[in-house]
Amino acid sequence: MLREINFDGIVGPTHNFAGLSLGNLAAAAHAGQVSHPRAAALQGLAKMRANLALGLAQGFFAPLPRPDQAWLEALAADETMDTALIAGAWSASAMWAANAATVSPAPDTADGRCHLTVANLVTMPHRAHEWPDTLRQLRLAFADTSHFAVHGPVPPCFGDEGAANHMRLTSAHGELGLEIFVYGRSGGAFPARQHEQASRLVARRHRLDPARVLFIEQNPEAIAGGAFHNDVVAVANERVLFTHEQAFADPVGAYWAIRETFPEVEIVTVPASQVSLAQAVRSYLFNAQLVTLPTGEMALVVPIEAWGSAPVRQWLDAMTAGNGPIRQVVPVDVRQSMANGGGPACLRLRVVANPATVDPRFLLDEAKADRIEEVIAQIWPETLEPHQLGDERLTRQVREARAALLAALDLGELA
Ligand code: SUG
Repeated sequence: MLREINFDGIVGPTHNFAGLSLGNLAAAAHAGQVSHPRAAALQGLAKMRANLALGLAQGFFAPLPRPDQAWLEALAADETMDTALIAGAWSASAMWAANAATVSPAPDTADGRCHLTVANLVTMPHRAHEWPDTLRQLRLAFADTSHFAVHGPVPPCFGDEGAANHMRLTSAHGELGLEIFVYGRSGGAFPARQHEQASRLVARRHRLDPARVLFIEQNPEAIAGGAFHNDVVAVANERVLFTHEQAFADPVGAYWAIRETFPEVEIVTVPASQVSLAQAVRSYLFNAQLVTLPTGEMALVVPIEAWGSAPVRQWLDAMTAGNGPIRQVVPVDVRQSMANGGGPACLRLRVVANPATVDPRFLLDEAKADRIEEVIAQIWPETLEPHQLGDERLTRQVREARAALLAALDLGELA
């Protein structure tokens, strides 16, 4: 049976605040601060456990090897090198698995396989070297080529940030869907990371029916306001699109096109008069996991920052008191990730598949969560300051930490 499985990136032992992402307001605001890798990873794991407890299917990806030796060599690294480049080699940014790949589930593709294209993430140097190791991991997790097709990145002249700019509407996860690709146009103060031609290429490569695909431009004001990915201002699940009214460049045209192709859609818009764009970006209300519970009801898994924001809370309370399609709100604490601009939705990649066709080593249950927690609690650094990046003892410690996790998960071949 096809189900939605959320694969979360386990937060790596090098999680730090280096302020590397221009246009990501939270990351810029925390630049230079002390980070807490152990707490960050435990928060992420607690979110995964909470989703398991809701009856959802949960998977994970292991942290990538950091510091990335191959990347440092490619940069001809020496002591004169810019510290931002060193921080880039140490970045734990692969935790934001929504940026790992774009996923088109089997019902949407011409060959009936689930297609994944690893994201090249070329706009940000600290993320541009994620894809080779991410690809290795995707090829392992989704090795069954009768059910999956895992593709390399689109050419680097087109920026691609994966599922963070991709939404899917469908009557049920296992049914044919409408895939919506949201791209940005460059020219504003902050980079538009998802290029239109990258989105179009991914849709062609995944062999989607052109009649079931839409390409929608992100509102330049949203990018300028800190919505560096569309998933900061909109999220979809099955027949529901939950969006800020300023998410798209031409909202009326976008809603019309969506309704034309998928008339069952329920569009829940949040007006700027109730939650401003700035409040939406600050609280990450839309960087939520909109999920269908086993009861058939939909729940919104929001960061506690959203729950704690007065205007957002007011809106959420009114929504659940009313008759809308989203019946429950579940706040989660992923503060360490949030401080780098990554909410609950950034931390997961959605894959619709039969869990039996996925390498079981990437699927989570309580016993495995206990094993992961033990390794993190013992070996992940408690704190990390940006000036420590590059330190030899720390390098050994974080390498050993990752190796211990891979051993506990029987994933030695990713070493
Ligand atoms: O790419 N932050 C990530 C956050 C990604 C969030 N993902 C989604 N919205 N899907 C980014 O900007 C901060 C790293 C630093 O500054 O050290 C960072 O990379």
